[in-house]
Amino acid sequence: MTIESIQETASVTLESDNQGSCLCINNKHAQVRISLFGAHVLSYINKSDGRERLWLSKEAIFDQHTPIRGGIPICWPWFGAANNKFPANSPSHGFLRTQVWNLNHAEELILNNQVQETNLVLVPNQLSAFGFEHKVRVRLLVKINDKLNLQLETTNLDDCALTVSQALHTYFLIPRISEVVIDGIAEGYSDKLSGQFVQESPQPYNIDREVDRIHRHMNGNAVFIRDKETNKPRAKVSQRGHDSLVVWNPWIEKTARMSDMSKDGYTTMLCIEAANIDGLEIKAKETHTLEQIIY
Ligand code: TA6
Repeated sequence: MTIESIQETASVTLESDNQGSCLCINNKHAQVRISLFGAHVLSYINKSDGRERLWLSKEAIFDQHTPIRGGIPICWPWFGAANNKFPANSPSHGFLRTQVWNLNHAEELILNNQVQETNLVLVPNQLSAFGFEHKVRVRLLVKINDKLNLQLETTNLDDCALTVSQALHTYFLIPRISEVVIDGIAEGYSDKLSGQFVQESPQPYNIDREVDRIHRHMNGNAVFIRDKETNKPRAKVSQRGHDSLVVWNPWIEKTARMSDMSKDGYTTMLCIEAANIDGLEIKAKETHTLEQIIY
């Protein structure tokens, strides 16, 4: 499918501005903006309450080279720093978030003259880089109805197994980091800051410092970011096909060192990432899907 042929899909338009070429989806339930650079979801407004679900840095860099700070970066075929199998200059979180993707397919479900659901398939241009050489197909399936459903699909076209680590690295927009708690993560975690394994998550799960935690979260239960005072959910997310949930906030000092975050940027964001951290093996000819649903 070419970009031009999205004319038949009333809920999808292509806009080009300082954020680059972006797909803008506007249907009965939502407004979503996806940069073709990185197939990077920049914005998700659920029309049930008109509230933006995603945080995007005011200092984000849109130079078609630098990873965009915020939204939903796609981390693949490794999470974090590449291991020593790959060259020293391999980019953090892999090489899919720093290339232009193509829109492969767009369709919508229409009922009573209203677009109830928009479905997109985006595909990367380059799947071999930095020594990662496998016959593989990757697709990002985006389903927009009363929820935003992302599925990162990896198909092993080879005759031997391959191993990847990956994440949908979602930045949630919150009113103030000191006013929220995470509800729904009880498992222990590997603390990337201390290198220690911590047996239990804090209850209540407040964020009052830099956190970079890998929770071995195997169930599909929804996770909420709730307002402390009212217990109202500011974000609800569920995942499937993951082996971990990553919770990250850079807090004061780390934020101050980041050129693409304002000094107070950490106060209104919290990452809850669906991830395969442990080296996901995908057998020959098999497909794995990492899914995250944002409500
Ligand atoms: O998901 C948490 C993390 O791995 C942190 O360690 C931090 O590096 C964050 O991702 C952001 O990484 P980036 O390469 O986008 O700056």
